[in-house]
Amino acid sequence: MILVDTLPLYRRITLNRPDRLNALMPEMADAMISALDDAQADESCRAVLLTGAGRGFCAGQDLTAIVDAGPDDIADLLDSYHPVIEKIRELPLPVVAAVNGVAAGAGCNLALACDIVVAARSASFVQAFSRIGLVPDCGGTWFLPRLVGTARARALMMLAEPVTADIAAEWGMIWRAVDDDRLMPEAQALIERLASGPTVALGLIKQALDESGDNDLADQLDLERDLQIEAAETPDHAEGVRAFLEKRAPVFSGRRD
Ligand code: LHQ
Repeated sequence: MILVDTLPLYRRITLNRPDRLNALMPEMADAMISALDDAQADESCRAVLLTGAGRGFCAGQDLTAIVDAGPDDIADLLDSYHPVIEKIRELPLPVVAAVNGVAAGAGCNLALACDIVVAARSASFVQAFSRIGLVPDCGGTWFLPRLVGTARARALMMLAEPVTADIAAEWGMIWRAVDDDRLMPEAQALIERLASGPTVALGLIKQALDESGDNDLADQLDLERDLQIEAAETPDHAEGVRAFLEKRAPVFSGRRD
C-alpha cells in the first residue's frame, strides 16, 4: 500500500493505491510509521519525500471501509492516522510533500503536516469532511488556520471547496505550485538540497516553529537561545562559517558531532 525507496541521503515514500486515489487504510498508516522510524534510525537518511502514485496524492479515509463504522471504529482509525501526523512533525528531518494530484480530507491534512509542500498545478486541496458530515481531522483544524488565517480556514472547512495548487500557493497554504511535468524534478531538487543541508539545524528549525504556536515571545526567545547553542555546537555550523570566509560552497555532513 506504500512504496519506500531508499535513495542516497533520503527516503521516498509513495502512497500506492492509485485506483482509489491512494485513499487511506490503517495498514498504510502503520507502514508510514515504520518507514519514518527507519528513516530516523538511519544516520545516512537526512530527509523524507512523500508523494502519491497515479493521478491522486491521497483521497483521505477509504470511505468503503467506514460505511457501518461505529464510534470505536472511528476512534481506532484516528488512533492509526494521528500518530503519522505527530511523527512527521516530530521527525528531526525535513519532510517534503510532492502533491501530484488531489489531496482530500485526511490526505489534505497529511500534506499540510509536511514541512514543505510543492504541488503540481493540476493538483487541488479539499477539506472534504463536511461533505460527508464529518469534522476535519489529522491536524487540519490546527494547520489550516495557522497557514491561511481563520477566515479562509473556516470557509474551506465549512464549504469543502477545492483550492487549486496556484491559489494554495498564493494563500501561503503550500510552498509552490509547478507545472505538472516539473513536479518530480522540482521535488527531487528540493529534497536533495535539504538532504545535503545542515540536518541538525533543519530539525531544530522544525522544533522552534512548532513550539512557537504555544509560546509567548519571552519563552520563544529562551527556546531560540537553547536551540542556537545546540546548533552552534555542530560541525555543520563550523563548516558553514568556514565556507563563507573561504568564499566556497559549504559541504555539510548532517552530523551532530
Ligand atoms: C475513493 C475515495 C475514498 C474510497 C476516491 N475512499 N474510494 C474520517 C472518518 C473516520 C476516520 C478516519 O478519517 C477520516 C478522515 C477523512 O479523510 S474523511 C474524508 C474522506 N475523503 C473524502 O470524503 C473524499 C472522497 N473523494 C472525493 O471526494 C473524490 O474522489 C475526489 C474529490 C478526491 C476526487 O474526485 P475525482 O477526481 O472526480 O475522482 P473520483 O471520485 O472519480 O475517484 C476515483 C476513484 O477513487 C473512484 O472509484 P471508481 O471505482 O469509481 O473509479 C472513487 O470511488 C475512488 N475514491 N476517493 N476516500
